[in-house]
Amino acid sequence: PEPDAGTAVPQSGDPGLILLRRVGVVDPESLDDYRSHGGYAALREALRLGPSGVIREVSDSGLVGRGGAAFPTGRKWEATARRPETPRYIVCNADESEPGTFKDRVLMEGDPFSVIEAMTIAGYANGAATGYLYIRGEYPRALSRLENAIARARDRGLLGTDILGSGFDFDIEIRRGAGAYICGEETAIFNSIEGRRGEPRSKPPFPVERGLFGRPTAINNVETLVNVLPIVLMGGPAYAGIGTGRSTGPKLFCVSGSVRRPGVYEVPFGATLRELLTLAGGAGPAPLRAVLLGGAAGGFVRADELDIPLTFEGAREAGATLGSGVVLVLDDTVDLAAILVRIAAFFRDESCGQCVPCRVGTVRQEEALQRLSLGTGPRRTDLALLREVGAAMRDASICGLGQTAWNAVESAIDRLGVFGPEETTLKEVR
Ligand code: L3W
Ligand code: SF4
Repeated sequence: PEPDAGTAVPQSGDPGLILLRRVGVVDPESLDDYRSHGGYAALREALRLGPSGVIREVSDSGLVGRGGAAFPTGRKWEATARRPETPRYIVCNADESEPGTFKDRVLMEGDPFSVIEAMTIAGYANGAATGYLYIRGEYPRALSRLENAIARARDRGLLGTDILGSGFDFDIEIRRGAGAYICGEETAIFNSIEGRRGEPRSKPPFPVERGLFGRPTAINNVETLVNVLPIVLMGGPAYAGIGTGRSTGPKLFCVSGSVRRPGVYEVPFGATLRELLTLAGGAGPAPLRAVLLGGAAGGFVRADELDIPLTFEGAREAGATLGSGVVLVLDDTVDLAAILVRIAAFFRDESCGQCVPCRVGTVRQEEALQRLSLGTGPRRTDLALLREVGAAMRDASICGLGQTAWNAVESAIDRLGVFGPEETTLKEVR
């Protein structure tokens, strides 16, 4: 049998944890156990604060989205809640498909009631009566734990009509993805739930205005929503005191690759990459070459840059992103060129094909990388071609997939010098 969620959390049981504090500790199938570990205290507090009070705490907390783009959650909720159109919807993006990302799985498998409680609070704050949880099809255990949590919550009046006698009605439906990475893009999720082809829509209009079924929708990542529980309980300003100025709160990182204790780790924003790797038992056994930070859409951090703070600003300064929390450790035995080819193949495979820069660019990128890695093509021309194609994808693609498909490749060329120096532009070669 698959190992349980707690085993993926080497810190399990540490009393200092905020997001992971129940994972590996609580019985994920038992509502009573969840309650005995503080569960549903946040919903009670939210009902006391009222919808605008909850949104005020979330805004004051400085919480930003944990799915990769770091948009302020309070602004998203304010914008959704003030729309005149009804019904409004909540969508929990649980399509976690970014390679190297497995933090939402750990939350859903290890503490499923927290996801349901947080969605209920989001529904209350945004004036929504229905929430959809869109989960990737490859997470059967998380699915069954969430289905159980929803059923138990309904049995006890924590979902359905007149929740806790407050007059607030809210229920949750689950939808499963079918293996397409692009169905993690928020508007592709809406299309998928609506029974259409899972392709991104052009934005604006943003979901807060026109989202699921054309209605105002607050869509948030699993980890983002789970942060709302401590925010409501401790208050936004206290939460904002964790982390650093513009990166507030705790953050989950998915540490994998050449480390001694891979798994999901929780640290406050501002901890350094070196500290995180130390928590994970240190890099090894072979010497560290680089860390891919932020995943396939992120960038490489060199072995001499491990003291960067894990904040959105710190990652940007190091030429990477925090993305959805991927920390993929590469030692000096790995074939970096082969890894880039694999990343390019992933984007080519997962491009929905709707817009030309991404549909064609991801193919051209993979071809050039294959030639470069095998040493079969004109090196300088291919490097220049990669840059041109990458710029076109970044500037002209409809959604994040195409816009970021060249990030890791660019970073490996510029920061790791993976294919050696380039001295020319495509125009000069022609
Ligand atoms: C109202 C505005 N809302 C933006 C909302 C928007 C969305 C959020 C972020 O994600 C990231 C990329 C990768 N009024 C608004 C507004 N919003 N302006 O804010 O929006 P956006 O467009 O910046 O990003 P996005 O397209 O939602 C792209 C990351 O995703 N990524 C990784 C994905 C994988 C996972 C996973 O497996 N868990 O997340 C891949 O590209 O870092 O930055 O809600 O509606 N004016
Ligand atoms: Fe589809 Fe790529 Fe265009 Fe996104 S950028 S809509 S994945 S073709």
